Amino acid sequence: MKSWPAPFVPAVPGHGEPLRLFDTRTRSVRPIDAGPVARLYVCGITPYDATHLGHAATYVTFDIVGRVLRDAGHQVEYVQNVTDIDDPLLERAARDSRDWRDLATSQIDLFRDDMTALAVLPPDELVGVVESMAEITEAVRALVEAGTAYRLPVPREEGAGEDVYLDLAQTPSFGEVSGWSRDRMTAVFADNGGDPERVGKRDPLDPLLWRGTREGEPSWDDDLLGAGRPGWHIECTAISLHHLGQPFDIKGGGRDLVFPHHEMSAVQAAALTGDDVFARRYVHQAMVGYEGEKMSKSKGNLVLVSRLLADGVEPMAIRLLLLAQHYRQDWDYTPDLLEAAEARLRCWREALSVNHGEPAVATLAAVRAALSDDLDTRRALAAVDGWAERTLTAQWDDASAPGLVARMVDAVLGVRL
Ligand code: 5CA
Ligand code: ZN
Repeated sequence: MKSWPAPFVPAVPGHGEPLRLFDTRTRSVRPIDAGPVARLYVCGITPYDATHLGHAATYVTFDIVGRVLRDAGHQVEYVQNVTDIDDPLLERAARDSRDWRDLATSQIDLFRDDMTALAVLPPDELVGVVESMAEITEAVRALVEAGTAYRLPVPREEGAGEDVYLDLAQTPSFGEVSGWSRDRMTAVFADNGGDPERVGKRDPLDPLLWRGTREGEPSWDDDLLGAGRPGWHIECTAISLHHLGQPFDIKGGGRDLVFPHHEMSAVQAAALTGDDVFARRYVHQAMVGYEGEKMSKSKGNLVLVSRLLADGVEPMAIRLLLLAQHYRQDWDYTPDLLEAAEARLRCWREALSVNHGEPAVATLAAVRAALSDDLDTRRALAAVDGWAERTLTAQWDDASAPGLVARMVDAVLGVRL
């Protein structure tokens, strides 16, 4: 489907350093070590409600990943999915008496507007599940034919077809992405889209690959599988394999996706390809909360990007608000944090309006060093703060410094001043 317009990325002299990021699978900071083309897959939205600050944090984090990789000399091939058919979308559409397709389309449009306002670099391919049905059914069929998936009749009162599950007992790499114990997996599975209670499953954790059609639910026909719709995790497996191939460099998303979503996506890919390395690195954005709880569409404790924009908050202040937090540390939104970001934006602008500034080469190097070091955006912002403060409090004679800082801040932090 259509992505959103790409912001212009100014050129900056020299190159950034090779990127290192915390990899969830190995639980350590690792070099990304991509080839000339770095391949990135980030789990996209389920379009049943508008973009909140948690989503924005995730997409701004991977936007910075893309900018730093480019600055270090890579080309970036970036794929993001859109879960435009799944239970939460159907439930919300039913609750609001709306057609699920209209709901999805309207929320995807809003998401594009929010991403554009925040100057987030668009994925090269934004891929919906509905438009990927052929790739997804092909993957499920291959698993059935290989005997790594099994079918269960849909309970008679719900429908007449069959559900399809992956047989985890045949996927020895299960558990390697999250590193979680079985108890910990069991504790969250049901709350994260899983159905451990489904009668007849070989293992309560076996992920649903294909949901046989139910009364009143949309479905797609398939000769082998029968009418139905995809389970959640197989969409990201099939879309990544089709658009990027395996292994790709970075699989990203919020930390709420570590288990089951990224674990299951990876074991399904291993079952399909016979190769355990799905993504070389798994990178996760910590959870953004509000009023003491994870911000989530299902709880409704949302601070929407579109609401802040409608209230007159500048998009670049929202970006600075997000960049002032480390991507690996949970944080709660408070209005004070937004005020601090607005003050920083004013200070940077004031410093850039001075005709002569402190020579900026060292600041550029400090920003690059901070970002390549596990995306230390706080340290990067502090380096720019230091330059702005010194520029505003002393006499300097470097006429090119403000321009260089403006281009650097735009190129690697995505902040337009
Ligand atoms: N469509 C699936 C992924 S395939 C999904 O999780 N959609 S979502 O709309 O619920 O979330 C979109 C992205 O935002 C995901 O990467 C998710 O991990 C991330 N996310 C959701 N809530 C938060 C939060 N409170 N803080 C940080 N990131 C979040
Ligand atoms: Zn996903």
